[in-house]
Amino acid sequence: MIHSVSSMPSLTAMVRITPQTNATTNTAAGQFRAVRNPQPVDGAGHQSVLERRGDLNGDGRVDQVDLGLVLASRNSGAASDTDVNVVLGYWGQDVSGLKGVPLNSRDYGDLNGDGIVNQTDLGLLTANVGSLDRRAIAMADVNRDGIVDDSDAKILTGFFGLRIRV
Ligand SMILES: [Ca+2]
Ligand SMILES: [Ca+2]
Repeated sequence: MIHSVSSMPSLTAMVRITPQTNATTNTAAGQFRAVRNPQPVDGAGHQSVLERRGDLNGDGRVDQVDLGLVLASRNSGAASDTDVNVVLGYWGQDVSGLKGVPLNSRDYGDLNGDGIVNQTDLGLLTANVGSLDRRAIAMADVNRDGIVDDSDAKILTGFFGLRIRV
């Protein structure tokens, strides 16, 4: 499953480090939740964009439809840049195999497992971009597509500065 970076939409301007905030909001439809204060499951059964691995319409693939949904929610203030980054981070992937796979802190970009997404994790990621070493990939492949690239960096930077509890 090779992920082609060139297939990524040119939305790099939207990818930026998001400061920590505890704000969580629901979409108008209540279908998914902005994840700035990561909580894998909430009592109302809402699923976060990360839980869905960016597949917001549930068809198993992360594509233009999902991007349209997250951008619409972002425009209404219900989704965040982080959510957009998650969709872009899984862009083009078949994520059907990840359905039901529990999140761990690495899914947020916490590569060293210390519970915080920060410069240390970003350093580990950038040091392993394009690596063919299986251990390096297992450690730095945030979106689990088998390659360490800017898709992983988008997710990590989306959660940059956050303390992760899963
Ligand atoms: Ca960390
Ligand atoms: Ca990856």
